[in-house]
Amino acid sequence: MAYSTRLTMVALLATLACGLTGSPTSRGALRAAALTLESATMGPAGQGSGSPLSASQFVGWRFLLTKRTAISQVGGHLGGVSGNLFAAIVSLSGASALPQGAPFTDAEVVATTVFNPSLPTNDFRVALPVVLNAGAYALVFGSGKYNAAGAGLLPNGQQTNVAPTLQASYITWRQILPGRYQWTAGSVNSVRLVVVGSEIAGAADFNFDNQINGADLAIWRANVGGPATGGSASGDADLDGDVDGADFMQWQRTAVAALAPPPVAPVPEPDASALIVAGPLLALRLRRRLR
Ligand SMILES: [Ca+2]
Ligand SMILES: [Ca+2]
Repeated sequence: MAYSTRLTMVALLATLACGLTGSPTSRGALRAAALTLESATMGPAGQGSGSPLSASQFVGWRFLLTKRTAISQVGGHLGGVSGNLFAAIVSLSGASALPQGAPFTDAEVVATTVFNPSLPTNDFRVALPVVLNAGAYALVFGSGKYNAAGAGLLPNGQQTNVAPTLQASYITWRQILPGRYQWTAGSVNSVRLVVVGSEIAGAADFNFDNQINGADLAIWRANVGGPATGGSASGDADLDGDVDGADFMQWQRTAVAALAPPPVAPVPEPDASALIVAGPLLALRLRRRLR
């Protein structure tokens, strides 16, 4: 291997080692991109009226994720009337699409939880950990499913929609004729639903810190050969239920890409006459450095 090539390799390996251990000086050491999406501003707590939530009316809000995101919590301005409610995140086929089911198909429900809403109404959060790819989703609150049997309400007094939310962004599952339920858009407005999470650097960001580095590789190593019981958090980059070489390859591709130097302006090619003059000088310097 030529001396200059060896130098380049040593420099590259040093850069990789630095980046893969998550050194604060490495290019990969970005802070996790925290993300809070909210449909509307928070009005006064303790409101007594709003859109009802029950087994006969679910209220949802459609939101877009532009990057793969680890959701940690959902919530909003909500109050209890009796018992508990469910929160569900539903995958949609597009930003203006409605859930396909009546009310949901199993395939489109990506996460659910049941919680006891605050009383009186207040801004609350409940844990709902799930990793979502970029795309369109709805956060839906309701009852009568997922073992939730209570009732509640979503106030909208003195609240304004937060862009890009419009009235059409809200959806409801409700009775439109006796015994007939369907999804409609835009029948409620200015209710506050919140999604909290952090954007992920890529499929191989197994600890969701928005970096792909040695910490993620350690997670893959600890779980390789086994089932991916924790999904992405187990090192399953391609989400096929196992932790194997394909997941490592995804880590490797993105880790190395994250460490690639930024593009530099092209250096003009020296003309042939300059090379003829410079050639012997360069050869002399290289011989001296190799001694
Ligand atoms: Ca990571
Ligand atoms: Ca896998």
